[in-house]
Amino acid sequence: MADTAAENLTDGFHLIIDALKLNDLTTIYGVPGIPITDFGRIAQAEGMRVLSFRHEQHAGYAAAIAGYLTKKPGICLTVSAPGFLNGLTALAHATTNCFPMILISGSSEREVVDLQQGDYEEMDQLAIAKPLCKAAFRVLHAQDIGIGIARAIRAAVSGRPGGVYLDLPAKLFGQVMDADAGARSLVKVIDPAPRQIPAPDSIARAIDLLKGAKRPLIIFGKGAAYAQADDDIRTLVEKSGIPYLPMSMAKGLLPDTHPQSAGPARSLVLKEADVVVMIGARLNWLLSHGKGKTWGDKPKSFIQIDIEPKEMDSNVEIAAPVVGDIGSCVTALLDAMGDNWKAPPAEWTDAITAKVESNVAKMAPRLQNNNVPMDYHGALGSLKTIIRERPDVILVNEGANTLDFARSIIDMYQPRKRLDVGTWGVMGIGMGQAIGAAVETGKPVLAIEGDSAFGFSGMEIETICRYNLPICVVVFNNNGIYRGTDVNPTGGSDVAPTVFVKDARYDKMMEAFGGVGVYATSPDDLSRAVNEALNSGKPTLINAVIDENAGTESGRIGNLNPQSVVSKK
Ligand code: ADP
Ligand code: TPW
Ligand code: MG
Repeated sequence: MADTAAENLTDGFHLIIDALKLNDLTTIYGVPGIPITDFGRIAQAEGMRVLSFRHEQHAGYAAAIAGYLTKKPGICLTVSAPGFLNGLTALAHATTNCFPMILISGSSEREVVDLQQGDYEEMDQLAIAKPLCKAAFRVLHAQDIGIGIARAIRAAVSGRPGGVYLDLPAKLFGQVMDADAGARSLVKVIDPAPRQIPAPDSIARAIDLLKGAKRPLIIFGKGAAYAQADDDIRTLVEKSGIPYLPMSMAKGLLPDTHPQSAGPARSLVLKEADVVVMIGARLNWLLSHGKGKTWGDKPKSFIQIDIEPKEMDSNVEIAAPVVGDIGSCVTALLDAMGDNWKAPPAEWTDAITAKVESNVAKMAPRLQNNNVPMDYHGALGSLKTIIRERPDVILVNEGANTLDFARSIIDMYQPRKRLDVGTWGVMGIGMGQAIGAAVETGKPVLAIEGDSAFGFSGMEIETICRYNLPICVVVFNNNGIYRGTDVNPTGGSDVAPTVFVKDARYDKMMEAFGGVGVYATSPDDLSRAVNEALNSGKPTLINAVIDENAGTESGRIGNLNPQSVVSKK
């Protein structure tokens, strides 16, 4: 009798799992503990992929990048208060970068939390999450789980994607209900990110502006890569003949070696362009807010394609706002261009080509150097060749000099292959992103990491080894942040704040978990080791010894540092 009764019942644990699976969400990134340990176990038993991390922030970064790569919300699962807060950084990062993600955290009893009576890991998580994400929901009753998860999915992926917080109090998991009624309460979200067709007059306005342009430019951001409208975007570029500039994570949307790529002529095109078409990129700090010296101190006419209407005029006037999803907007532009579109004046495109060629030629010999210890150019020159030969490898990249040099030196050839620090320039995304990318795509991952950047998530190499993921981590070891050469001006025994232990052996950390560790001092060593790692698919960490003098303060953005007028000893 008892068995029959159990067969007709379901509970919170199973309803959450069934609701996620019904919506094709089958991977969970998280850290176990009260009250979600059994949830993880049951989810695994029910066929979900449940990946345990060593810290929730990295599980969260994995979920965030899973969202970016798949257009489905990545799921991160944490315990209450401290676990939730660790995951929250990643949720805020997902929201800032417009990646769909759902942070699901267990929470303690409402009655106790609301009276602030000091429950185990007590915190009013919903209130704290709210300002840091797109939407936040709490489910109190088992019969509302289906709706709660449906709302979370829709909020994450519709319109401008972002992070969603879902609060699940401990009591919910054990709540029991009739199995049939439970099954009926689940919701399969229909068309979670509906197309948003741009208004025809907004397209006409954009086309008019573009027709009058003498020096047009297209800028792609990671929103364009996220949209997965790759073929139409390529057609737009080639049919229009307009040069384009990819933002960091949009590199590879079209190959960086495409004849219309203005990447190596960035300064020239930003200064000189008259009409600029922004596609899934914001005019934030990464583009000097659309004004000032970077833009030649000249006003530009902007056409901006974005799904978020509020993005228009955020920094400068947008002459032709086009609000809609990128796929629909690009198709509408293509239709409106007709068959007799005139390419931009050759004077403009020839000047860009000449600049690109001369900058590429200037850089080439520096990338060939085989110096020991390595400088950034020598080391990255060898990695550039590897990505050219293996364009389907996913590149993860963080650091300061390690980030800026790798971005400009390594050409990308396929969409969504370059994953990096994003809108915040956050350190610590490395191992989480590498794991998320490897799990979601099954492709090999090459993570190029500053030694400081790597340290933020370094313990996750155990996770990489545990799941035997095809990830090759290269630590650019210059003994510190920006450089390893700073000294304590007082002569005291503490080293300078930017300096680490000299000649640390990060490769031995990887060996401790059964992975392959390599100590590389020359570009040839490095190249050999990376190729071996990518061929074998074995978790590998290469400690690449970089000249500690080679870097500059804050890489390319040293100008953002405030300066003391009182003293610089
Ligand atoms: P980047 O840092 O590469 O310049 P941003 O993150 O600043 O890119 O900008 C991405 C933009 O793309 C955001 O404004 C976001 O609203 C927009 N976006 C994301 N997905 C879509 C989509 N499917 N259609 C239209 N716009 C989108
Ligand atoms: C979460 C500030 C920006 S870059 C960086 C830090 C600490 C490390 C640079 O050193 P690294 O690279 O990685 O060794 P390299 O090649 O120049 O030596 N905390 C967070 N995010 C940021 N951005 C910082 C601190 C920072
Ligand atoms: Mg460093």
